[in-house]
Order: sequence, then structure tokens, then C-alpha cells
Amino acid sequence: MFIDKQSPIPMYHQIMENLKKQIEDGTLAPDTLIPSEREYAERFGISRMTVRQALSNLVNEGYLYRQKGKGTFVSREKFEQPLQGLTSFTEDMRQRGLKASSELLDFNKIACPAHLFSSLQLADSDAVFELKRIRFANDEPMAIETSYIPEKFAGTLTKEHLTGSLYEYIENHTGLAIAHATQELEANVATKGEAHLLSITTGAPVLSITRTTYLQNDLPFEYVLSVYRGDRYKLIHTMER
Ligand code: 16G
Repeated sequence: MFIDKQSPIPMYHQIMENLKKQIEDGTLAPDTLIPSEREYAERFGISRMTVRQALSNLVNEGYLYRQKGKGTFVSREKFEQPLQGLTSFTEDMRQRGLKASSELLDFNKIACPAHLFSSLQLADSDAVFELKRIRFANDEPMAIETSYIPEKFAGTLTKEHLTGSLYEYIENHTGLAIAHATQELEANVATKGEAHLLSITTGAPVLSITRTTYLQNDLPFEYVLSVYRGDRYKLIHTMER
């Protein structure tokens, strides 16, 4: 890396461009630990502040990520998640040749919460399963999902089924046909609790996705709140005119 101190281009910008190039051409491979602020500052005879600005910008742009007490590393490419096609987490991972797994944090049968009456077309006399799972790709946490499923559709659901795919269980063991869904996507930042579960820092960007899934007979089958890691996911869809 070469820094030209006489150049009108600010030094932090030169560092950024240099590092970006090395990341893009593969000189710096994913998960490589990059030199510390101090090492860069000494190497180029510039202030740590300048190096810090360059590295912070690259963290914000997703090129680098920080791990507390360990240093700054090169990010991996984000997963491209198509928005067409109603797929399950397990199917998505399988398609990428990755192992999907889950950690079940909560599994409760509760009275349907009032704010879900209209989405799930239920009343307070109806029970729902509330399941909260961390979803992993090759053992790396990707998302936290909190699902609400009417008891009438999943009365036989047990904790054991949820070590695998929920959709697979529903489709293979209940005879119900999952048919279509609507989703809302929002930008957000990770709360302290979410950050802990996803191994990211508090305030890191996340994608909040709310999905209502319907059966073939158009009855709502699940309402899911998902929090996906913003540093690992991008959503792709095509448009026609
Ligand atoms: C996806 C869905 C989620 C569904 C889950 C089932 C999004 C945003 N969410 O993660 O709604 O419950 O798949 O996955 O795509 P499973 O069959 O692997 O348990």
C-alpha cells in the first residue's frame, strides 16, 4: 500500500481506496486480520486518527468487521437472498451448500397476542405457538426469528421438530400446503440483546423482516418477525417495466 502525502486526496481516502482494492482483488482474503491502527500509523508515518477514520468508514461500508479484543477483519461476501419464491431458511442454506441449524430459545403455547388478531385472523380465545429461534449457516448466526403459528395448524408440533425445518415438518406431517406470503422489510439497528444472539455489536445494522404466510386456502399460517444480520445479507429482486 502506498500513501502519497503530497496528494490533494485526503490520506484517509487513499487508505480506504487501497484497502478496498486489495479486498476486491482478493489480496486480502475474507476473515483476514488486518494490521492495527497503530501498525498502519507507524508504517505510513501518519496519525492514528487518520487510520481510524479510514477503517471506521470501511466497517460502516461493510468491507471490514471488528471483533472485540481481537481486531479488524476482512468481511465475507454477503448472502444474496432473492425476494422471489417462498422458501424456508433450511432450503435457502441447502441451496447454497451450507448447513442450516437452529437454537430454540423459546417454545410456548400462549393466547394469541392482541396485535396479531388481524394478521392471523384469530381472537383471544385462540392459542398460538410462539417460537423463537436463532438460525445458523455453517454454525454462524444469521438471524433471529420469532414465529407465531395458530395452534389449530400445528397442534402436534414439539420442540424436537424445531431442530430441523418448520416448513418441512408442516408440509410432510400435517398435510397443510404452504402457499404464499407477504413481507415487510425495514432497516434497523441491533439492540443489545439481538447483538448478543447474533454475535454482532450493539447498534450494528440489521434487516427487520415481517412475514405473514398463508396456506393454499388463504388462511394465515404464520406471522414471523425476523432480524437478519445487515453485514451478511442483501436482498435481491428483479423488476419489469
Ligand atoms: C424463513 C422465513 C420464516 C420461516 C422460516 C422457516 C424469512 C424472512 N423468513 O426464515 O418466515 O418461518 O424460513 O424455516 O425468510 P425452516 O423451515 O427452516 O424452519
